[in-house]
This record gives sequence, structure tokens and C-alpha cells, in this order.
Amino acid sequence: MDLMSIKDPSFLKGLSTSELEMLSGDIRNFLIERLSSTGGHIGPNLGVVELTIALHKCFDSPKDKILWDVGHQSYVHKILTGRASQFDTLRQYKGLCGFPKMAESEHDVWETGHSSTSLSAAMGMAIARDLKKENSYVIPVIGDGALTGGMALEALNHIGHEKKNMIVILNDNEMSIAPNVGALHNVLGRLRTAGKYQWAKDELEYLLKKIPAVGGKLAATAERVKDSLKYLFVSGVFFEELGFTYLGPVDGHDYENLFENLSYAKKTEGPVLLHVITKKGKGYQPAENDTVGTWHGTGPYKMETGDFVKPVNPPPAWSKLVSETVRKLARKDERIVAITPAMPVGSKLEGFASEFPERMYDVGIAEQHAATVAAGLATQKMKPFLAIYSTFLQRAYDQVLHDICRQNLNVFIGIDRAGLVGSDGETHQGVFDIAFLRHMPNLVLMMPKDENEGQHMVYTATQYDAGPIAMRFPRGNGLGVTMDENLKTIPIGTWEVLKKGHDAAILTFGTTIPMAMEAANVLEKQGYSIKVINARFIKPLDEKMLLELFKENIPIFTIEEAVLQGGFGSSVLEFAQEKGFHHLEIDRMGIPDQFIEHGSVDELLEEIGMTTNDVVIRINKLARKKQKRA
Ligand SMILES: Cc1ncc(C[n+]2csc(CCOP(=O)(O)OP(=O)(O)O)c2C)c(N)n1
Repeated sequence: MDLMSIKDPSFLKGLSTSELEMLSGDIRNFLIERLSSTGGHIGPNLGVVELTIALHKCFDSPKDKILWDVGHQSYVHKILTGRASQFDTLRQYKGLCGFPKMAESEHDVWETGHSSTSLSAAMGMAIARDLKKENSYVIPVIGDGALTGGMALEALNHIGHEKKNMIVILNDNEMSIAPNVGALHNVLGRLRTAGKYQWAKDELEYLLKKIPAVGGKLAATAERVKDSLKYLFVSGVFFEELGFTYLGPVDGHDYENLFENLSYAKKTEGPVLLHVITKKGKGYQPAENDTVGTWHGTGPYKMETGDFVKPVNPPPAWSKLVSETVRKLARKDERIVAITPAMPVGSKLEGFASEFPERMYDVGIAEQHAATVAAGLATQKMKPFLAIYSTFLQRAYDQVLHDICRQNLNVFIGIDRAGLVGSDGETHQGVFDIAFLRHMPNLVLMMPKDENEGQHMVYTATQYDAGPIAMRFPRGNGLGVTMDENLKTIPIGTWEVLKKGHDAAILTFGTTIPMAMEAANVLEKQGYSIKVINARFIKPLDEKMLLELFKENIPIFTIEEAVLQGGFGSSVLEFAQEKGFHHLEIDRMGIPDQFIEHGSVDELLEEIGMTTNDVVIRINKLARKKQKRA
């Protein structure tokens, strides 16, 4: 079928099962081919082809609301809702978003990127539907990984209590981003092997009804039989106990099976949970064979072989550098324990896990829990290393504040993917952490200029025993600098002058240091002498160096790949104000007050005016202003 001709999912209503099967094949081929050049979430999407088609055939989107949890598996939905022709721009600048996006389609009724929100949002929609006396279905689709998130569990608790009509589709492929973990995963495992509990229950009910009534005694016995059957078939009965009608498990690649269960679900009053078993990567051998999570989300690959297209001998990846340095230090320090909220692969903790299995905890998609587990460990004089992406740390704001910082506990937070992350887009940009951490008492926050300083900072963090310490580091690879053999501590709160100068000073840290140096060199050629400071401690500031700089009375230009509001530049302004330097020229460059969509990091920096050229222009202006005043 010509996928480009699809405008909306209504055409599905008239297709037979064999035609739907052909359509599934066409969609799979399309995804495998297109994603080989753009990259994207291939595994999750290949797994939900039949499920997505079945949902759009059985329901009337957008009147019926289909919500995609995390949203990385919404590509088939995008194809069925008229967006196939945009797939060559997937996750690229101004192109098709890799997650649901209301601006793209009326069928995207809920935007996501962070996991485990779909059930809560669906509950809100169901409440609104009932208050407005409307008639529609609300259908959140949540993976077994996303179901481990605390929000999802909070929502189950509420939905089961309120008994609103809702059809929760549990897409169980036994994988999170990496293999799924946890007790809930084991419950699902038991359900998977338990067979068709619902049908057995209905059959029993039918049989019991046929027995002539001989009073309440038999009815009571019947109830007990039903209960024991429940326990016989599914030792967990987790969802039924929570107030859901549990349907399944059903083969998520079998249309007839899906239709039968979906139509049963539509007739059922109250919340239903339909347990659908799917195979991640279905139909593409390299992705189907993946047991670690490599094919969850990928860059470009060679379609025929499944080999990834990668640069030759790149500098060390930041995540690996940090995790491997922690691993090295853990050999000498038995107190070090690593914690990841579901990202062992992304955080490159596989090496640590294999060497120290008893000191490595993947806690599932549970950032809040991860932070407080780290706090608990620290109360017992352990040295927890919490490996977490900047964007997901947002989830654990209060745990970092209330549990870690307030109790001044020695937790080392490795903030991965700090700064712009590129193609994952606005839900994943790691640009808020400085603003939401800077005001937390006791916390040390730092960011290295390169991977060599990075390894010294990791060492510094593990040696530091005066409270919580966090190190930001970006997505991607280091600069390829020479690495020192021996690790050393960096005195807390000390900056470094990278280049001397007397006309203006640039204060920056991390990824923007090369840009600052380049701009300073261009300005040098224009006759300005520019000082560049590596402000590697975002908190505490190097107050001594700052005061000296203020006294020089030269314009100050701060750069941060993070939001300006409440950011590093703001802290410099605040300090100047506090110390009475009111008439200093201070200009701040950073992420403006808006959400930054997907694109390459360079394209995004260009869009928001954060290039070398922008720095040169703005410092020129500052310096001229200063000259005029003088
Ligand atoms: C709050 C949050 N933490 C971590 C992630 C990273 N992440 C993206 S997808 C995913 C796994 C989701 O697993 P599942 O829901 O089972 O979906 P599947 O990909 O297996 O279909 C994780 C951990 C996220 N998106 N949001």
C-alpha cells in the first residue's frame, strides 16, 4: 500500500485481516528503510505495528483518545494519521518530531517524552469526559517499562478507586530501554504464563449460573471458587485487586486476538487493563535479537546488516568516561554504590555492573526513588553514585532538595546529557538543571571543560565528604584531549583562567569553553584583549576570583548552555549586586525563556544565537559601550 496516500485512519475500517497483515508488512519495511538513514526508535515501533493498527481500527481517533506513554513508539500512529511523507525529516531540525506533537496532528492528544504520564493524563481526560457528559473512549498505551514509574502506580491507585471507564493497554515486551527490572516485572511474568484468566472466569460464571439456585450457600461457594480460580490462574492478580478488569494476556501481533479483546474491553464497565504481549523489534532480525537495548533507539544503520554507522575512533564518550572512572575508584573504595533509574546502557554502567554486581542497582524508571535510595545509602556512610540524565533529574527535584541536600548527605550525582541533546528535542533538553539546583543549600555543582578535567572531577566528587556534589556532563563525546595518568582533586569552588585579557572577560564552563576561546581569538584580531575563565564550579562561585574581576571594572560576558532564568549568569549578577558592583557591564548568553525543539545541537545553537559569531558581536557591543562611558 502507498503509505504516503494515507490521510487519516478511517480507511482501516474497511480492511480485512489479510489486508491489515499486508499493511503491517508495508509499515515495517517503511520504518526499517527510513530509520536506517535518520535513526530513531526502531525497536519499540516495530513492536507495536499490529497493536497501533488494531487500536485505530477499533476506535475513532481523535474523538476517542489514544495516549502514547513516553511517545517514542508513536511512529506507526504518525503514519496512520497522515505523516508518512515527513519521515525523511524525522527528529531533524524543523522536521517530524520523534514524539507525539499536538501541532502536527489532531490525533496527538497528549505530548510526551518523559515516561509514565499517560495514565494520569487519561484519568484527567476521563473525568472531563464524564463531567461534560460526552461519550468517548480513553485509551492510554503504556509499556511494561513505563509502568514501573511511580506516577503510573499512583495513577493505577486512583483509577482503580474511581472506577472511571478507561481502557489501559499494557504493551508488554519484557523490555524497558534495557531489560525491564523489578517486582512488578515479575508479576507481569506470572501473568504472561498464566493464560487467559478472563475467559476462564467468564466460563466458570456461566457454568455456575446454570446450576439451579439452592440458596445463598452455593452463591457464596461460587464466589469462593471464583476467587480461588483467580489465584490458581494468576498468582499476582495485581490489577484485579486494584479495581481493574484484567484482560489477556493477548498476542499483540495477532489481529483476531486483538479485535476480540478490544471489543470485549469496549463493552466492559469501569477501568480495563488489556495485557498485550509484543516483541520489540518484530520483523527486523538485528532488532528482534537484541537483548540489551541497543535497538531501542539508534542512529543511522546499514539496513542489510544492521551495522551502525559510526565515526571511526571517536574521543571517549562522556557517559563511559564518567562511569568507568567511578568503576576504577570503586576498586579501592568499597563504599561506592552505583544507582541508575532504568538507564544502565545509556549511562554506560555495564562495566561497573559486571565487576560489582552487588554494588549496582537499576531501580527501574523511578528517578525519585533512585535519589532517595542514594540518600539512604549515604546516611550509612556509603558513597552513592547516582547516574541520571539532566532531563530526568527534573523528576527528583524534591528528593534532591529534601532528602539529599537538606540532610547534607554525601551523594555524588552524575548529571548526564546536560545541555542541549539534539534530536530527542524539547522533552529531553538538559537545560534546566542549573536553575533548579543552584538554589539548593549545601550542593556543590560543577561542570568540566574536557574529559581530562572530567576524570579529576569524578575523583574530586568521590573524595568529597562535606555533602552532596553534582557533576554535569554533556551528551556525546569528549574533545580528545590527553588524559592524565594520576587523578587529583580540584579544590571546591575554584575557577581557572584559561586566557588573560584586560578589555572584557568571558565566564563560562563545559561545552561552551571552546566557543569562548574561539571568540576571544577572533576578538583579539579585532584589537580586543579578552580574558577567558573556566567557571567550572557553578556553585559555589569562585568568589575570590570574581571579586578581583569586578575590581578590574571590565565588561563581563557569561555563557551557559542552560536556561538563563536562574542560571549561572544570574548568580554572577546577584553576586555583583550583593557586593555593591552595580554599574558593571554584565551580559548573559544562554537558553532563552522557551522550549527548544529537535535538531542538531549546532542548528539549535544557531537558532538561539549562541555561536562564536554571536559572542563576538555581543562582546564588541559591550566593549564599545564601556569605551563610550570611559
Ligand atoms: C522519566 C523518564 N525516565 C527515563 C526515560 C528514558 N526511557 C525512554 S523509553 C524507556 C523505556 C520504556 O520502556 P517501555 O515503557 O516498556 O517501552 P518499550 O520501549 O519497551 O516499548 C526509558 C527508560 C524516560 N523517557 N522518562
